[in-house]
Amino acid sequence: MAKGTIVAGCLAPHPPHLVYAENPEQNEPVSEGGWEQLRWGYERLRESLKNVDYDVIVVLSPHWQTYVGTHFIGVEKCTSKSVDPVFPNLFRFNYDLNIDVELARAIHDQAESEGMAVKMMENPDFRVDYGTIVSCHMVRPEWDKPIVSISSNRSLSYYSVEVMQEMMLELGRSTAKAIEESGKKCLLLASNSLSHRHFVTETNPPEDMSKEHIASHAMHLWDMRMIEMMRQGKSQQLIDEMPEFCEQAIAEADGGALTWLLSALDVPEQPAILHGYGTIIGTGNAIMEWPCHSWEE
Ligand code: 2X7
Ligand code: FE2
Repeated sequence: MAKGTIVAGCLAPHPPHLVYAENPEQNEPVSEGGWEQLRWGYERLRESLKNVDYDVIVVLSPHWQTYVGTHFIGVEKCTSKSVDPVFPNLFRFNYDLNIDVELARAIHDQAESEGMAVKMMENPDFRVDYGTIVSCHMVRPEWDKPIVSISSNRSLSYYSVEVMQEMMLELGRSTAKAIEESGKKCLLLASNSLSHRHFVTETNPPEDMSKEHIASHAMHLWDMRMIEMMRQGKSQQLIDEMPEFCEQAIAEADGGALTWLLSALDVPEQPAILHGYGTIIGTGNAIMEWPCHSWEE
């Protein structure tokens, strides 16, 4: 069997506003658009992936929070309605998705053999979180690929950001090893915003773009710093600065997704492609791609 590969890794932010603004048939609320800079960024990412062959999407979302270990969805079919608890006015999404349980279990087993606390989530009534759904929908709205859904183990709550990052580095290595042994071609998604300071009131309508901007200049500077590091292939520096970024920019990378991704990609020195940047209720969001399929061996 040929070795499995990671065809590309993406930073794929998940504010529900993006799906709301797209008006797909699965989502109940109806919008007049909005957040086009980011939605055009996702369009460019989809175009870039158009001719890339892959079997499965592997996604880690900070909105599936688990406090004892990292969990993996272990049921093959998930069908229900996902409602954003903070924005039920924007996101009530009817989903029907397939899970690659075999690959999920392989990553679980590999992580376990490295000493991590892990669990297969086998409750058939489990509601998939909106972070997982929004990132997958924006990257692949056809929903024609199975996914592996990984939780965000909030070890930072018990320990510290540093411990959380160390664990995500191990989870990334375990993910890469399990993928290699699976023989599958995988697309990896880190589902998170960058700076995460947000406004506390909503405009009317929510898609009024005359009110949309970054929460503060300091948040802007942090976002630009992180994007530049990604564009310049400075993944190790980015990982080193992650605890400070998480603390100062209340960054959603605190959920570990970006560190997990960089680790699975073997801390790449190749530049990432920036497909788009924009703010959503004041938070900073970048759509980035590491096109590993085009890198020389
Ligand atoms: O989950 C989110 C987010 N990360 C950023 C902005 C707005 C809403 O939801
Ligand atoms: Fe979020």
